[in-house]
Formats: sequence, C-alpha cells, structure tokens
Amino acid sequence: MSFLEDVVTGLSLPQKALPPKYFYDDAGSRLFERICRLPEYYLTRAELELTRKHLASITRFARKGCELLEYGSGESLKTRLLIRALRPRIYLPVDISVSALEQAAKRLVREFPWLHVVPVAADFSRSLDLPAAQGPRVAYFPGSTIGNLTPEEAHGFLARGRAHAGHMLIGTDLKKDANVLHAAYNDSRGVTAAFNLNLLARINRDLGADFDPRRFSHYAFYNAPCSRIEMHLVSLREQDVRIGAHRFSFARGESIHTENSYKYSVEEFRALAAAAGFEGKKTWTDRKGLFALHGLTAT
Ligand code: AVI
Repeated sequence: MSFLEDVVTGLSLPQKALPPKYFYDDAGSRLFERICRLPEYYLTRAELELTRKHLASITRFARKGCELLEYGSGESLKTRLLIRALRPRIYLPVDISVSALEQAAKRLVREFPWLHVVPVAADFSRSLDLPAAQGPRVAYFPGSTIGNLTPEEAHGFLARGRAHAGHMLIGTDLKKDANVLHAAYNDSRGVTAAFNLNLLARINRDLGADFDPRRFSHYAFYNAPCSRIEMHLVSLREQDVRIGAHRFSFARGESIHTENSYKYSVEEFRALAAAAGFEGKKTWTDRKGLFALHGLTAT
C-alpha cells in the first residue's frame, strides 16, 4: 500500500490510526536520534550498557565469523561493538531507506575496511529476498523495534525470520514501573511530542494535506492490560482535515493512535519466540534490569 492509501485507510477506522513506520522521514529520524539521548529515554543507554557488559558471552552465542543480518541500517554504536567482536564473514543490513543504507555502509567500510557489506533495501515487515547463506547466519534486531509490532505481527516476523537465520539477537524493553515508562514517552523537553506531531507535518508535505499541528497534542500512556505504551495525537477541537479529495472530521478529544510500544517480561518474550519456532537460549540484561537482549535459536 502507498503512503496515501495507508493514511486514508487508517483515518477511516473507528479508532483513527496511522502506521508508526511513517515517523521516520529526515526530520523524524533526527528527532528519534534526539529521543535516544534524552535522560528519560533509558532504552538506548540500557541496551548499549548490556551489550558492552556481555559482549564476550554474546560473541560466544553468535559465533565469530558468522553472517550477520541486521534489521535496520546499522548506524548504531551497538552494531559497531558486535561487528568488532564477531568479525562477521558478511554483514547484511536491511532497511527501507536506500540512502540510509548507502550512507551507513560507506561509514562502516571506512571504519572496518575488511568488512564485506551487502545492503538489502527492503521492508522487513514483509517477506524478504536475501542472498543465500553460505554458513551460520545470525539476525540482529536491536532497539526494541519488535515492540512496535503487535504480538501477532512479531510472531509473523520471527516465523518468517526462521527462513533467514538460525540464530537471532533481539532487543526488547522490559516491563517496569509505569512512572518510568510514562516519563520515557513524555519527556520534559517535548522531543517525543515533536516526533509524534511531525507525522502530521509529513502528511501535509508529502500528501498535500491541511493538518494544523497546533490543533493536536501529543498523548502517551501505559496501557497496562495490553502491556504497551500507546502514543496518540489528540484533536484539541472539533475540526475537518483535507487530504487530496478526502475529508476527515475530528471531534474535540478524538485521537489518532500513532504507535504501540510493547513491553515484555523475559518469560513472555520467550513464549512468543517459542510459538514462532525459536528457543530462548540466553537473555542478557543491564544492571538495572530495564532492557533485555535475547539470544534465540531455531528449533
Ligand atoms: C523505535 N522504537 C523502539 C521507539 C519506541 O520506544 O517504541 C520509538 C519511540 N516512540 C517514542 N519514543 C520512541
């Protein structure tokens, strides 16, 4: 489906919704980088800390000289740590954005001249066409990005991944005090709010819509029964918005659901992985028990 089709379909639902993958235009990607450095957004730091701390054990699990597949363009510090430790035979970053892939690949080759990078431009939420593996392949999916999928989508992603890799390293955010979660998605500097509202600016620019972002506000809360942070954009008044030939009416207080961010206990994520054909062999966590990296093996 095209961006327009996704937007029109999402805004026609009884609970209006937009797919979170559209957050990441240039401005959105920059805002996300700022989120990762915020004091309240513990996820990135906790995952980096646990990767540093357990690098030797992670390397033993993934095995030196493996083929390393990464869902994402491989821009992160964690990826560099893994590449240095694993010395993969080949590194396959998978990303929708060709320019992000090219830039990341160039930087990586500059830093690791011995590295054989094979970028794959594709949407990893669908099936992937990958070069055949020549040896053991490990798929790396850091950052709790799997938490932005519903558990059903995460199951589908893992089950499809079985065809690509016998081992997986998956980062998931752990369940914790709802106040800590609330602060991480309602930062005091308003960067997460800007990230959420940028979606409307992108729809205006790319689809010629007439959203007034000042008439919407960022709203994020922890939905405990569903174990997820929900992000919404709430209409501050009754209003109509045009997108090309389409018109959407908003009641005052009505929201667009823009993102879910699921939080899993170690046992819950292992059960999800088991149902998709992977055994949870290892779980590494940071000192404070905020974040987990799972080492999975296909059964
Ligand atoms: C990319 N993803 C794991 C982030 C998360 O925490 O769910 C996206 C994000 N949304 C708001 N802040 C960060």
